[in-house]
Amino acid sequence: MHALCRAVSPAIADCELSFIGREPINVALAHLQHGEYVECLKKLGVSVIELPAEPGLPDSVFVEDTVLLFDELAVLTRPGAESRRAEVDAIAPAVQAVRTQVERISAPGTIDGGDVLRIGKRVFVGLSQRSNQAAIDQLASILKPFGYSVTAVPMQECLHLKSAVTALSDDTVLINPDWVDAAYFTEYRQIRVADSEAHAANVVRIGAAILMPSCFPETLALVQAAGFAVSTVDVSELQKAEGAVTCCSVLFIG
Ligand code: CIR
Repeated sequence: MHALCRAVSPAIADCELSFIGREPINVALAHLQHGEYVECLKKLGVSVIELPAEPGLPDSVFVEDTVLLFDELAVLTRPGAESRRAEVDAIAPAVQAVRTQVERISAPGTIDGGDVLRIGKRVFVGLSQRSNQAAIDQLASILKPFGYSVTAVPMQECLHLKSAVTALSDDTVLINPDWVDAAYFTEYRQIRVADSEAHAANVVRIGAAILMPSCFPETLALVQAAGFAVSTVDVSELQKAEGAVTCCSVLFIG
């Protein structure tokens, strides 16, 4: 397993925010926490391609939103936030180095990678403030020849689909049913986040291992009780930029 990651921008305090209020971000601590996140990926066996910080792109640490990496091809996104569109050109060379076929979502489509949840050959895409039906239609036709089925999923009250639901394995999801209709995921065993931990559904799956933020102890216990091996990392400063754990990497099979 490989990952693309990008160091925290010194301008992260100017990040986009949609569903949370602005709080001061300790940039030095954000760097440190991001470094620990990258170390954690490496300990779990991931070979990490570390891209340099982009001083002019405040949200560029959140690489997940800029590209969808499938085994067969890559799809560069067109982020919903105008301020984030230049991040796509910034990551394109690194993407072209790992995939020969690289497609791109075009206007009027907008889509953030945080809205795209792949489980096997199923691809769920959140109809969020960032991702629209035009992009979902483009993605569906790009992926059809490769046997993927794409499903648009309505959602509310959170930034991205993967704020509300992620996969723990090919047959189990971790979900906050207040933010997304659990009926879209009935083919999977569902573990619900703890009531007091609305933001806990965003976890990274690396093979059989799970990586989640350290600030959700009740949901951690639920996931462990379901038999998953979980590592945790403190990402408090990145959470102030409305990020979590999936957004700081693009994982792919080399
Ligand atoms: C944004 O609003 O776009 C960034 N401040 C946070 C993006 C987080 N991305 C993600 O969870 N995939």
